[in-house]
Amino acid sequence: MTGKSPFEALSVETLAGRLGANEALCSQIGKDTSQWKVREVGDGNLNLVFIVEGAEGAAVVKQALPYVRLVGDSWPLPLKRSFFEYHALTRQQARALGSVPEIYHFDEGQALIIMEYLSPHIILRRALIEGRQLPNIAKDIGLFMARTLFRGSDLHMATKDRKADLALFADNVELCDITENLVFSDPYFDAKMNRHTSPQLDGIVAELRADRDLKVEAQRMKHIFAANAETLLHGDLHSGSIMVTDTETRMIDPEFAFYGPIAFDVGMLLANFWMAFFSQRGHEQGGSRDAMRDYLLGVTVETWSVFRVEFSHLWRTERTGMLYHKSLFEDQGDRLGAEQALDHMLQSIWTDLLGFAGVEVHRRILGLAHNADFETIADPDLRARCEAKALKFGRHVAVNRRQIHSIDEVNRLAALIERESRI
Ligand code: SR1
Ligand code: MG
Repeated sequence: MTGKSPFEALSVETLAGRLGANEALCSQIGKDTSQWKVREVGDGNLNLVFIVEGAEGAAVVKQALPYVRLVGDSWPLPLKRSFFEYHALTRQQARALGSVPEIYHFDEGQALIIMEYLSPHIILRRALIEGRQLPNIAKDIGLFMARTLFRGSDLHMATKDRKADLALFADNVELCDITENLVFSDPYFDAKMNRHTSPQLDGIVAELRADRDLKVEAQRMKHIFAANAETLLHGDLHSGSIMVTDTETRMIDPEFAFYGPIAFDVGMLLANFWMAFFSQRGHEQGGSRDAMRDYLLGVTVETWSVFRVEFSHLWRTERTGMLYHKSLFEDQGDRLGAEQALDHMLQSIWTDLLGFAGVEVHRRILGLAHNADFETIADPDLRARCEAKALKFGRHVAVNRRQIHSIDEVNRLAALIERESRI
């Protein structure tokens, strides 16, 4: 199969025939296709994902479809998202070595990426639902975010290179459009594909849609998302885009990559830890999840701390771009000026990440794309109670983000909402 053939979706039956001559794949797994075992394991919303095992190893073949898999061909989606994913992965690998799967091959015409099979890794969201406490995720993800977000910005890159990248990723229009609608607008009106746990949440949903302060803040966050082309984002950094073992963490699936605000990736990620926190009550059949709840709040604290420390370190050692140039500060002996500017930047990331976190929580409960943390709670009354707490939390952090000064304050609020609404 070459990049010149017309696009054709792979299947379990056709994969070996079509990729049997692919040198990159054969060198990883062996070229005797009669030994290949192919499984389709994609459980995301958009793409096909195959695990291919051969006599000498295994690899993942990920292929975009020309439509949204979750919805079907009534929602077309361009194949070029695979191009953006490939280019984002290569940049993330260069900026945060070892944080993403190794890429073996990219075929733009077939919208497919052949990459490292991560094993025995599992999706972080699944681990958190199972109640597993992973010791390294805060450190690994905090470092990944600080390194990719700092090094993809005008704080570090030559401005010519950054502008070329900005232009390249600006074409990821349709994926940005998904986020712009699904995250920032749909939860706050009766959008066609919305769904929520009904009738239990009907009253809360009506209240949120009538909540003027919340809607204004959500639109403010949408404005920042669309207008602040600060750095190359992962663009969809939730716990379903991270694979883990007890000792290793890898970020996957950056097909939503584009130039946006630093705070977006950080806010979306932390929101997923807070949702995991509020969903724990629904997974207590095997015993209390008190320790897991403490663990999750601890992870938010450590992630934010690691991010800040690493971002500050890079600010002091790799600030080679055109912003806050050293000639204005350190070169004049004004180290404190550079520190003041750093404080301002971290403060603004903090305030904005709370806004992004709040809307991310809302859209996962009220919009089209729900998450398994809540969806796997079978009892709808119990699920609704967990979701209602998360919605309340999301509203508070989004609307009051300028008055919240520390992650401990946010976590005290989360713990209070969790306790107060205990049923
Ligand atoms: C139609 S796509 C829905 C969601 O799935 C992806 O993982 C993104 O989070 C997107 O918002
Ligand atoms: Mg994804």
